[in-house]
Amino acid sequence: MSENIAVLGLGLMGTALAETLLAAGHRVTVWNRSAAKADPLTAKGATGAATAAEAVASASLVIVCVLDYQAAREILDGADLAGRTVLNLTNGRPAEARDTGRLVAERGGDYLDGGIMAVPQMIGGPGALILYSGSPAAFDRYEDALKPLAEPRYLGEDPGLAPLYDLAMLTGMYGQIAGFLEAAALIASEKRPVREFTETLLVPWLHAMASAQPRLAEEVESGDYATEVSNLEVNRVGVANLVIAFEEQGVRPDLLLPMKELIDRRVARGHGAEGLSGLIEELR
Ligand code: FVH
Repeated sequence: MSENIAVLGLGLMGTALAETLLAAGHRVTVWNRSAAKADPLTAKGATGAATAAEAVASASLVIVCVLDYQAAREILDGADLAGRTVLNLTNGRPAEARDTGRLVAERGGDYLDGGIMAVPQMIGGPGALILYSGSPAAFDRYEDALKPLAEPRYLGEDPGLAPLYDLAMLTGMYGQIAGFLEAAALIASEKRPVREFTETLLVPWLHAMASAQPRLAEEVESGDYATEVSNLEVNRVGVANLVIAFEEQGVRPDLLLPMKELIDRRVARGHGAEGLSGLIEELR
């Protein structure tokens, strides 16, 4: 079913969203603070709006994708939200999503929050995922219209859930990149080929290691950190050795040090027999 959709914010991501919705046959009205960014989209059939409020008035589904929540809220200020669904795909925090959800509800609108797990080039293609949370009725109503953008995953009524899961997934990614950077620096310290190491050894190893994470997750949920593989005392010695090796190779172990500190602290508190999942107690 073709919908009237407004896209507010035409940066790299907003433009990709608007283009994909247009290609899927929706009637799309676009607005951006710097008006010129709307031109390529109006050339493809979108309607340009002179103000954000005018774009909102044209649509039943209003998608906002700008730099941050403060900008998103400023844009919605003064627009008539009654009877419309606002979908905020701006990157933010759970508390910001909950506040924005309350604000939209006070003005008679339905609110959905979203976390885009893709770069703009992936929108509309395989592998793109968007996490949604907020009004279940709004998600049911617009799920089909949103499917062309990315695989949709609805997490629940609390609007804070999409940013919470988004931030958790980004956290996993940053941890992985931190590991890659330290490993690559170690390999490069001997002028060995980093790309070959990454493709043939590191990535397969990380895949194998990642498959252990559901078991770690079970331990986190149960609070039972007993392990039959290497315990924290073994890891303490291993990571201490790693740090010395880095120093010998002339590489800074900066991204490893917080992990070492965590392991040392947990062992010092008398939990050396636990597995790595026990470290979560030091983070809570
Ligand atoms: N690009 C990516 O890979 C990531 C993927 C995951 C999700 N993020 C989030 O999406 C939001 C928008 O990101 P973007 O890539 O479109 O960012 P830009 O190309 O830099 O465009 C920023 C737009 O925001 C507008 N804007 C900024 N401040 C204001 C303001 N005070 N009032 C109104 N609009 C504002 C900006 O307008 P202009 O500078 O063109 O006039 C752009 O439309 C973001 O939350 C990512 O974290 C993308």
